[in-house]
Amino acid sequence: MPPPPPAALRLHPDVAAALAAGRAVVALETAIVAHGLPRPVNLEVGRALEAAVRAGGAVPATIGVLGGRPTIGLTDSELEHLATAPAVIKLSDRDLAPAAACGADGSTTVAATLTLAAAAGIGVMATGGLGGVHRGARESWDVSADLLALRREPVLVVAAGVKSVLDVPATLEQLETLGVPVIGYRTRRFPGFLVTDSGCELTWSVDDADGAAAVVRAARRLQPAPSGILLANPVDPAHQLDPAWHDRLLAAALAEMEARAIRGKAVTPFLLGHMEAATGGESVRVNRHLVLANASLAAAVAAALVAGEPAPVSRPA
Ligand code: PSU
Ligand code: MN
Repeated sequence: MPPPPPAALRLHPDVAAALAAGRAVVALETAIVAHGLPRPVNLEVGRALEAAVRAGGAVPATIGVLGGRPTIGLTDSELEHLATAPAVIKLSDRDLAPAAACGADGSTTVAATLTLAAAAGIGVMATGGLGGVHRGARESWDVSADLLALRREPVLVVAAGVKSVLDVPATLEQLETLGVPVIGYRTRRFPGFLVTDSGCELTWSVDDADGAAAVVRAARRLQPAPSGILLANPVDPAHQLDPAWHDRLLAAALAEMEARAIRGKAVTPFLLGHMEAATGGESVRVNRHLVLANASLAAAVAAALVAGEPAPVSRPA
């Protein structure tokens, strides 16, 4: 029986029931909804992610902060609020305590979502592209807290690699330093987020959800407090952004960011927004496609994981 989640967390009754019964649950982040995608497609994607998780046989737990309370499993109106309200803050894990203290509304990045998912006892989450080491990090020191959170929290994250706006080889080096296993889904080429192939090689791959679940189980047996795992699921090549076009547009986006001195947590939303404008919305179509595929795969892994576990003894009412 897992320990009960901390009292500060608000769990949706469906999520609480699924966790207590040992059923499959997938955590979903909301920074992509509130700050990564344009309106109104952001809300549509937030809802479609939950539907994809359900279709895959798991219970979705979309995570966000409402009135300072970390909420594991938003209601539809709470999701709509985070997708449409003007004063929603992008919260990393370090922001959770100050946001709680002042009662703020916020979307959660992968780092914050991982922290809250793990506290609630959820072992699988999905996102689009993980954060990582930014280009120019040697000067800016801009390395996403997603990486440290993945080191710390025993959660498998399904992502289409790391965001292509990043320094991908440097991010892979950091994941190695941090001790985070990176597993390709049906590939030994690390995916490139909006493009299928980042050009980087991987050591490990799995062929199906059961293979991914086997890695999670092995990690739990090996270490008392295992790290997270990155399951890298490439975007279907038929749906990727043309790689040469992608690289040209990204160079322009990075130059514009430099010229406008964009820094800190504004960097990722700025670059994604720039790509959207420069591709006439094509990057959003690709992002939508890949994040939905990741939610489906996360559901399959969560289902495979519980299929191999004995049901927990239920708590007396
Ligand atoms: N994946 C997407 N779009 C996004 C993100 C992920 O397809 O907008 C978000 C995630 O919440 C991730 C965050 O944690 O971008 C990284 O932000 P930063 O680089 O500021 O850490
Ligand atoms: Mn950053």
